[in-house]
Amino acid sequence: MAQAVVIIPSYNEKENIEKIIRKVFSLDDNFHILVVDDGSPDGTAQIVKNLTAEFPGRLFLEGRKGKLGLGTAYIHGFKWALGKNYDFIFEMDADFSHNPDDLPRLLNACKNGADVAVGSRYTGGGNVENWPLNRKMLSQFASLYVRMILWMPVMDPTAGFKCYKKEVLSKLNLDAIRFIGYAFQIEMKYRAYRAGFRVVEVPITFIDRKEGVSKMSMSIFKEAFWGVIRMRLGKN
Ligand SMILES: Nc1nc2c(ncn2[C@@H]2O[C@H](COP(=O)(O)OP(=O)(O)O)[C@@H](O)[C@H]2O)c(=O)[nH]1
Ligand SMILES: [Mg+2]
Repeated sequence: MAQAVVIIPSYNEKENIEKIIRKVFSLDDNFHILVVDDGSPDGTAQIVKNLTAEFPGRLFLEGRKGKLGLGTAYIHGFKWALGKNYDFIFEMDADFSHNPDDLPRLLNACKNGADVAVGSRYTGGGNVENWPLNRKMLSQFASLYVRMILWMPVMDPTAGFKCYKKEVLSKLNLDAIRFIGYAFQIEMKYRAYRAGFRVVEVPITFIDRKEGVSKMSMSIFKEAFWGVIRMRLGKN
């Protein structure tokens, strides 16, 4: 039977991590979860460790020393998931900005022709709720900027809620991916698209986190701004 794993990167998510794990396991589909935690000072990893006894064979934790960036957390998780031969591999945030109820819709899109299914805020039917105006404008600007430079037919190139068929991740050279923030999200879609894979957008509603603190920073924004130009020039 095809098996799916949801990779959740976490840094200081003690308010969210148990709730999001229980929410995913409450779904009908038999999703597994891998949490990649970067030594969160708030004890997120210990919460996950305590839960693994309750969900044997379904909940896994990979701990890393120090905050190394969302992108490298996913690369670590992808390699782990490919090593265990999962058929469908998801990216999902820990803070409920991505609604776990949308996981089956992304899975279905991958079972019906998509190689990469993207939970999209900016395709028809997509939406963003409760985000401050500056974040909304920054994100819309980023999407337009990326489309103008990369000519990639994806309305939400910085989206971080996705399902990959394992064939995509095993084909891409994961060791060549350097970016850690939004640029990582753009680069993964761009490399999949350039490799001829079908990247399909599925409308979702993204809701600003209610608990914990965002790790978004100006350096992440700058990395993406210049990173896109490097991608265009094939220098990344
Ligand atoms: N392992 C790991 N996870 C991270 C890191 N930075 C952010 N995350 C996680 O990535 C997800 C998205 O981060 P978030 O701060 O919500 O970004 P925002 O939604 O753009 O404000 C959350 O689950 C974070 O805990 C990191 O350096 N390492
Ligand atoms: Mg968030």
